[in-house]
Amino acid sequence: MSTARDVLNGVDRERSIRFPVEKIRQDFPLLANAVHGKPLAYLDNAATSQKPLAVIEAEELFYRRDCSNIHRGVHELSERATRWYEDARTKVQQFLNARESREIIFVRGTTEAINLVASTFGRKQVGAGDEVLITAMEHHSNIVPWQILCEEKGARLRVAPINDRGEIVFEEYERLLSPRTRLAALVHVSNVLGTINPVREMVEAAHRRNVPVLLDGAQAAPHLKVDVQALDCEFYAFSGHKLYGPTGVGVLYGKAGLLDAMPPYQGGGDMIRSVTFEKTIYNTLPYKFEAGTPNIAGAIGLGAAVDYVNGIGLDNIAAYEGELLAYGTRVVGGISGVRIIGTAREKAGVISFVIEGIHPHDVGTVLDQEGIAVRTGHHCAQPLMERFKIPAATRASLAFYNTTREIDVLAAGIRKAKELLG
Ligand code: 7TS
Repeated sequence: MSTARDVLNGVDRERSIRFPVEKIRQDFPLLANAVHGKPLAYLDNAATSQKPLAVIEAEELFYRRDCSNIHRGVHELSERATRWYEDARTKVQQFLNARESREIIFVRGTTEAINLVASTFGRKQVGAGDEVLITAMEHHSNIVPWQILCEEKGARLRVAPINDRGEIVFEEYERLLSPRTRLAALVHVSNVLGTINPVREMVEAAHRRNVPVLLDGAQAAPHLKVDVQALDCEFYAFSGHKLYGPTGVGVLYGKAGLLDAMPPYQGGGDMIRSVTFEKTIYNTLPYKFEAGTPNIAGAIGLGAAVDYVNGIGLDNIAAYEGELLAYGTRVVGGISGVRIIGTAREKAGVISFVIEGIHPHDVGTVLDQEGIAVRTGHHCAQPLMERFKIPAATRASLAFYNTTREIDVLAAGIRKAKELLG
């Protein structure tokens, strides 16, 4: 009689024919490293992902061959750098299926994208007695900017609740969309629970009440196909470094009409058309929101990451990661004393868990000694920890270069932690 493991191994063999994970791993030099003398099992992809050679080499080539500032010099290098940077913008536009490339603003990451919207759109649109609606599963970077804004304006932050599986309670969300709601700022995929929110329906519900929507796509853009025109959201934010690109670069998408009407974020070079001491005329989109020398190499690296991900295909990525998640949920969830936090029906590759009687930090330390990289703690989502009445959790977060073998290593590490600490 075949065991569940045999069956799953069979699935794994079939899959490795369909999805060339071993070949893909060769594109990521870091994955071949040992940690504490053990082969690295990198399962902290929600924090940041590893970078393929295509990204590393694009950045290196920029610095070796074309390093120059953009949008200013008439010289060859500056023109090349500008072209490369603007090509990256077009790649991101196509990646998100935005209507126009001027709707793509390069920022530092998701955090800066949300802060940009809070301090421009938010400052202009939110007044005393108004409301901003978020959900109970937000990352701190989609909570705190709105708290700062609400405090400044005398507005109120409302929070849509979730159920015990970690799914939004849709009727409650709809009920909280009030005539005072000026913006709904919603996470697309939760970094702790893995929940994929029904954002299309959530945007529709908000629009029925004339409420614009910002989607935090930090954990969505790397794992599932995002189409901002189909979603019809007003704003979409993501980080390059979670999409196999460099750190320090990310994207804010905004509908052109809205971005045009918004006041600038920061003042400085490049965001102006003309300056006198009496008056400054701002530049057009997207430059109005890109003051100062941007992260040129980072944007170029992000463009290379987008090409790389497109080369594999987000549908293939989502399908493979879905199989890994199913396997991981069975293997990890099957260990006695382990409780998985986040059991939504629509879920991305995140497995957060607690082990009865053992603190997650101690689990993380044991796993680290086995070469397993996971995150432990509150995952920048303290209110969510409170919702589940836990101080912290251990989180394994998956990428398309992970394997069922690594999940087996994780499961063995968890058993060892239980032996040592339980
Ligand atoms: N929103 C979500 C849903 C996130 O998961 C993160 C980062 C952010 C926003 C902020 O992104 P940043 O690139 O601006 O920092 N999440 C995590 C995490 O889960 N572990 O480390 C960072």
